[in-house]
Amino acid sequence: MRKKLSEAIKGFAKKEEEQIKEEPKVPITVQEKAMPATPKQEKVTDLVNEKKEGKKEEPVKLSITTKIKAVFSSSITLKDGEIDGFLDGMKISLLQSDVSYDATEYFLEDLRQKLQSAKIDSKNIQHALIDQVRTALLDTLNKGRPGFQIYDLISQKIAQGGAPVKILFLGPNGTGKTTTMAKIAYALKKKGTGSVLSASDTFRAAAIEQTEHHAKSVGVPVIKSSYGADPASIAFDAIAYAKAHNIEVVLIDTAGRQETNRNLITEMQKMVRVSKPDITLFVGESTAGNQLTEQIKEFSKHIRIDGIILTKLDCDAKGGNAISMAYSIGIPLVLIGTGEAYEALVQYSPQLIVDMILPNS
Ligand SMILES: Nc1nc2c(ncn2[C@@H]2O[C@H](COP(=O)(O)OP(=O)(O)OP(=O)(O)O)[C@@H](O)[C@H]2O)c(=O)[nH]1
Ligand SMILES: [Mg+2]
Repeated sequence: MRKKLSEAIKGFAKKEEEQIKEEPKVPITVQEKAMPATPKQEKVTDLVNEKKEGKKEEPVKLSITTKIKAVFSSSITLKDGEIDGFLDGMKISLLQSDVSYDATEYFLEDLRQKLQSAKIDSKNIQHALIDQVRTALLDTLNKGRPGFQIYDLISQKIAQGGAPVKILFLGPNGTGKTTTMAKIAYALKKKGTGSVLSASDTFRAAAIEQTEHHAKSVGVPVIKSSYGADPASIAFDAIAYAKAHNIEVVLIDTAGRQETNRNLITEMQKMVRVSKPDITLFVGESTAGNQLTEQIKEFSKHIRIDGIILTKLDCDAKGGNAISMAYSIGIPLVLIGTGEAYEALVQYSPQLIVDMILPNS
């Protein structure tokens, strides 16, 4: 997505700058904040290299009158036709990057209004456009449901006498539920908060060993039973264990399931009835593309979902799902998975997503 947006912005801006005035070009640089190096960033580097090698540029889109004005003035105002051309390019980039249609529409309208009133620095059109896109992107993300600070919420509940705080992880197969649960146990431990893992995925034989392995690595207890056992009763036992040992948090794993599998959804409803989770977290992988939005909507028809954890953003070359999640779902985005290591889980914020997507100006 970063690549597509960069292409849309640079294609529009770069040739104009070259024609208006010969000046050194500022390469797109990638801002590194909380995210580790990702394939996306490599692609942006490729993009910059491509430009250096003088490969194909997009056609000029500024009108001749705007170009002439730019020669004599330090700033220009884009005409409606020029803005339309720019927005058309952005729209294709966003939709191809898995940004949902409604989020795309909101963003483009917001950006249109900004561009109509913007004074664009004629010597640095590219950076001026990036600034406008950044603000519109932030506006779009801020328009969605605000995320919440999960660790603050857990602390609050504990302070209010709500221990053990029960957190249930659910979602489709292989999205990172078990790993994310272990990452949260790890983060809680670092904050001095105890947790116990409930190995309630009894559907897949290796899942119990996987959870045990994580429990051992992180250094937290695990409650388990045998393959095929009732997952709800394991959660029940884990809660009883936490109460008996004054452990503040119970992290309940579940087997991966598709939203279309009625039996497994009914089983999940039973787990919710028995364990009465304080927080239910949907774990979805960014790489799932557009179907992720549908999966969450379908799950949430049957089970209350309090927050979304978007995993594998480090593997997602498109990255637009974060915008779709934040804007379109109506459920707060809480955490972002950025790798396989226990530390690779970061708090969602609109600024984090913008920094991941857009180059520095
Ligand atoms: N790169 C990357 N890999 C991740 C991330 N989160 C999880 N994984 C990997 O994804 C794979 C599946 O993770 P699991 O935690 O087993 O997924 P699950 O949802 O529990 O899978 P099931 O229980 O089979 O439904 C593992 O190899 C994890 O290491 C992430 O944020 N980034
Ligand atoms: Mg699992």
